[in-house]
Amino acid sequence: MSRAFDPFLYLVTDRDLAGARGVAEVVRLALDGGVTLVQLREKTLAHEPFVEEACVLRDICHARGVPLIVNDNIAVARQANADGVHLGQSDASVEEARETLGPDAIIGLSVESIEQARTAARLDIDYVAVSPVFATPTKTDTAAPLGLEGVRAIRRLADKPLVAIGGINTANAADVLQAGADGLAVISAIMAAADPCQAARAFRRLRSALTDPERER
Ligand code: 3NM
Repeated sequence: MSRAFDPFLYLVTDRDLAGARGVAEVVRLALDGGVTLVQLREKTLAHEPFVEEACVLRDICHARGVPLIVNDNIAVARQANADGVHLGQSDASVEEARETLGPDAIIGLSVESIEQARTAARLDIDYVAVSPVFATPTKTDTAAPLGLEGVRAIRRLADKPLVAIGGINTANAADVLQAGADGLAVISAIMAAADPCQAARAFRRLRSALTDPERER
């Protein structure tokens, strides 16, 4: 059993969108706004700077009690003592990740179809990411969007926390949650925001409105 985590507002980093502010600063601001989980995603960084950045983010996240997950790279996750790894369908296997990172690690897997979701139900993972829910310009090599119908169908198959990714923003987030997602994984809605703290807060307000409608009146 891996450690407890809250998948509700899952920030995935993007160096380009962070721009001159830097990834660490945007993550810090987003955590102040209420992000509950962070994934460091680096597609071009060399190994050593990737580990260094993961260590910096780990400290920033842990200071606020939030776990840090590393995208795709088990060795970086292990060396940086991160809390887990997020795997895509063409990345390393779940078995290898579990073997390397141990029973407490948070391991997430993207599923791009109902069939993959069925297979994922039998794997030793901690959450499933529905990938992508909507079309997104942030990642160009995604599978066809699964839509809200896909979220509903995968919800019926999955006994694990379900995270939605791809084109999520505050305008569609309530629909995604009502379709059965436990968490919203976002890049541009927070990383590209002029005020990442306020952007995160806007998602948090949605959660309060859904779980406690009286409070938002
Ligand atoms: N993975 P935004 S979509 C990193 O479908 C990523 O697996 C996806 O960015 C997948 O929140 C995506 O800006 C990008 O749409 C999500």
